[in-house]
Amino acid sequence: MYEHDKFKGAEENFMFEGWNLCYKALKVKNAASSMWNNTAARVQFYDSANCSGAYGYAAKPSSSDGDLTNNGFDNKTSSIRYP
Ligand SMILES: [Ca+2]
Ligand SMILES: [Ca+2]
Repeated sequence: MYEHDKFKGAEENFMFEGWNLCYKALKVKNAASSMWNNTAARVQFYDSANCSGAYGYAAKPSSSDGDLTNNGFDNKTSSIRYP
């Protein structure tokens, strides 16, 4: 995840080490504006801190999005779930 659009600004990477795990955003908490998913699974993005409630955005497998504004999820992600 990246702080700004088009994969710029602060960067936070996640190494997924299992299935159905929740990872908290630290560096880019409530700041992620673009993302790159290089895994073969769907990754769900949550406004809540612990992947609770409904997710707000789902990244398709092997996808990237340079601007989360049109997905209604700019500067909102606090946690992500894989897959
Ligand atoms: Ca941002
Ligand atoms: Ca988008």
